[in-house]
Amino acid sequence: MTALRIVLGDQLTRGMSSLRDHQPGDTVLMMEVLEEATYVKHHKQKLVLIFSAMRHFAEELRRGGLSVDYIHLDDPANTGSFTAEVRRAVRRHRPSRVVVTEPGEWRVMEMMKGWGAEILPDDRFFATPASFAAWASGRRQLRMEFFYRDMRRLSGLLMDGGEPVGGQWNFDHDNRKSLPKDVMPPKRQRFEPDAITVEVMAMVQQRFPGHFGDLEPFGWAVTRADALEALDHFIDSCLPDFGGYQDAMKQGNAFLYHSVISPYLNIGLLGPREICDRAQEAWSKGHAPLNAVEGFIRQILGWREYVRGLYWLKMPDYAGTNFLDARRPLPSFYWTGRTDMNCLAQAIGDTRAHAYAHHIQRLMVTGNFALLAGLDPAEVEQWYLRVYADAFEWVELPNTHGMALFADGGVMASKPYAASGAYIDRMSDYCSGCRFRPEVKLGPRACPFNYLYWDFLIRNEGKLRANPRMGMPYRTLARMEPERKADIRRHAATFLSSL
Ligand code: FAD
Ligand code: DLZ
Ligand code: SF4
Repeated sequence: MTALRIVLGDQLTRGMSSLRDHQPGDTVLMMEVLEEATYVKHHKQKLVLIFSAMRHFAEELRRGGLSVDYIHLDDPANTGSFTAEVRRAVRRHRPSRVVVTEPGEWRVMEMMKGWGAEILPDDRFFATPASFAAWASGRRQLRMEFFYRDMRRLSGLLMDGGEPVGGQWNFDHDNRKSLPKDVMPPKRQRFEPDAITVEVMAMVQQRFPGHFGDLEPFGWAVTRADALEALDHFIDSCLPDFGGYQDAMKQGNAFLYHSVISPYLNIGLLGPREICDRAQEAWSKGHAPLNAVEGFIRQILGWREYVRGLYWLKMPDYAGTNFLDARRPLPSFYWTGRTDMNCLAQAIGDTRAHAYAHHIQRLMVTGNFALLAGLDPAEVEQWYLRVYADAFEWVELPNTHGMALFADGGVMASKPYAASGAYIDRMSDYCSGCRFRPEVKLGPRACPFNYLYWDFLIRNEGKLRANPRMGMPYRTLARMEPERKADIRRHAATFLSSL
């Protein structure tokens, strides 16, 4: 009985279910395929990260004595698709069984069903799709906060018996500070490309020159050892201030106090439990305060698990909903970054340079604009899937479709995350470098977020006014003079038609 054990590019963990009962004589199959590199035109750094991490992982398996059949992208016999490569490998190896771990994306799951393989669960998460479905069953609303509390109880993280440590589940009210001018976040650790990465970079430059984003400088970790070093750096130098400055934005500093580990988690170089344990330990040793550690653990134990559960619960129909009937095409500045709106130019510039932007840039700058301007959800989702090193549909889609765009009509978020220029001004230093003014509501110097915000509320009144969490803005709107409303609508129409 020999097995062919398939490992995909986001399954780079020695403890993967597909590798767990490996026997001598088994073969591990890893495939670089054109279809995966181009189903969306990923950022160049994401391609390098995945191909280089795959090659390093294959080396690690070989050093551990496993036999790896590794198909390079440039192999002349490479057919370019998972399904055809699995068929070719079965002809080569004649295994008695084919074993694979379930994929992160619906699209790949549909393909995988045709591989004649035993599909094992991906148990790198705290929750399973089935346990999430059981939690969701019979609930009218699927609020992350209640799921998170159950996950705290189940995992025992930050618990004191049956109660949350510190007497509260959530310390977010301490976590909304902007960054004072004299506070300098730590410099980010980079990992110099080794020979394998340099070779992959040349291949990506040659094969995918039209893909979005700067290829250099490339500083991502591509091995577990380096990803662990990045985690150490975060825990030692950034975690204590993570909470306070979690929502802050600063021109020229994409990373602030964020962990910048999402790509490592999503491709398997790090696991969620070890990360949460390290954060909890930092709190118990007095190195980091509870508001920071709770806020950080909530992102991984709460949000990350919740979006995965939601994705598998709601797909494939989820992606097709468009509650606000948003139809406007994605403006070209999402690719070029060329816009007079400095916040957008900065968030898109960071994205192009690093294949990274932090959560508030994604949600409250590029996401907020897409929501207010009524951009087509499918086009916006394609953009998020293409431009970030951590983007895989299971995590990208609920965040974009549900959280940022409210395209699911409130399955994920209890209200749209819509904000005017005042929010961006409060949380960033972007407005001081902008030709628009956040305090000006109408006229040529007005921040477009201001009139777009009210235009959004007016446009969607029929769908949103009954939402109890939208009561305040709709009461303000009801008090607004008709002429002012008409002015807002005119400004918005002129602006939107110029996109
Ligand atoms: P930190 O701020 O340091 O947070 C720690 C970790 O928590 C992250 O590494 C991540 O694993 C997890 N996390 C935090 N927020 C979320 C969240 N909302 N959902 C899931 N996990 C979370 N994250 C992705 O991993 N891939 C995506 O494709 C992706 N697309 C997004 C699209 C939009 C529109 C929005 C609003 C958010 C998206 N996120 C996505 C979530 C979040 O923005 C990123 O996980 C985070 O910015 C990654 O940076 P970090 O590692 O420095 O995170
Ligand atoms: C994202 C990606 C890319 C760009 N290339 C490959 C590849 O060539 N081979 C591979 O095994 N995986 C790749 N991946 C990751 C897959 O797309 C990923 O497994 C799916 O998104 C399912 O989660
Ligand atoms: Fe963005 Fe408006 Fe501030 Fe300009 S003024 S940076 S457009 S929020």
